[in-house]
Amino acid sequence: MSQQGPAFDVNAMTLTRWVLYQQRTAPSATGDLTQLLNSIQTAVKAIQSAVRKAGIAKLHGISGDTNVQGEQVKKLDVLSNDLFINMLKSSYTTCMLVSEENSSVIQVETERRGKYVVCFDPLDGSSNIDCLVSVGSIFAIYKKVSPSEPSESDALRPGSELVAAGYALYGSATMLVLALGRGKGVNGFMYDPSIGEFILTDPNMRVPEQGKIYSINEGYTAEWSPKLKKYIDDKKNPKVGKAYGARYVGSMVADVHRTIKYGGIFMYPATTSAPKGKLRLLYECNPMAFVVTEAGGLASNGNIPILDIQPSSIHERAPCYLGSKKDVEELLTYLK
Ligand code: P6P
Repeated sequence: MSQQGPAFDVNAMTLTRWVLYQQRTAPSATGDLTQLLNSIQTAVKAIQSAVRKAGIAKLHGISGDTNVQGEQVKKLDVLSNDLFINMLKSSYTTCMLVSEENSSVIQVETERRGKYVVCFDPLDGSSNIDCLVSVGSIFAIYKKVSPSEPSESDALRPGSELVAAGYALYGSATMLVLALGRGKGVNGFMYDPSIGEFILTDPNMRVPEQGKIYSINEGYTAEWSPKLKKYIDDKKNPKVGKAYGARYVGSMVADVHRTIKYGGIFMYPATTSAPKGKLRLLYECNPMAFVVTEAGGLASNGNIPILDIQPSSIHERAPCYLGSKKDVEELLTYLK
């Protein structure tokens, strides 16, 4: 019998088809969000291509600039930021953008304006690029509600007001994970380079109710609160049951995706040198909290749900504890 390869799926559920189906079955949908998500899809496809040939295309290394965070900006960061901005603006569905790479908001010119505000980190984990560790893109989508000209206030809203959020993980494969609204669940789409499409491979993703992994940078142990130290110690030396395993990539998208798939808890805490932690609320904590919450997990800043935080500036940071419901609830009993 001849060796047959996997059958070609002539009816594959691509991301494009899936988003269109969601639009056609949503009573008030106009198609703008479909257009917006397709522009993000295009940016992600181009970024994944650049990330995977960065070494050959000499895209590694420092571009010589530094971003608003004072971090040296690598060429792939610049390219990824330009791709997100250009694809979003040319989708005619956005009126204002907030990027990790830009110190102030990015206004969309009047003739290309639409009703959405998008906050994004075009290439998160960029310090891992040159050593080929997974990196990602993160995005959060608000519908503008104020009647006035677009301004920062249109982005300074709690994550609970997001209409959609998601991330792309450039790992051993490229995956785009999307939460398309409160109560609408989370779906994962794997990139198939042979046809250049994202395919629905992980429908209705759910965070396990409890895990066996804790994820935190233990290099900062000396800067943790005593309550957090006690929690981590108890995970390592439990009075009953087995110790938790430790996993930490140092790329938020990779650490959060693993936490959604396997369960457990990811933490970037407040420390003595960074009282509000390191992760940025608008384009790291909020979108990840939205996805994790929609997948049945929890996300807290240690006091309140991340999605309830009222932002006061576009690059503000927040402590971030997210993952399995029971693990986050247990941590919060230590922190209170
Ligand atoms: P640290 C990457 O630079 C990043 O913003 C997140 O992706 C990641 O979770 C965090 O910083 C890692 O920070 O201090 O542990 O190296």
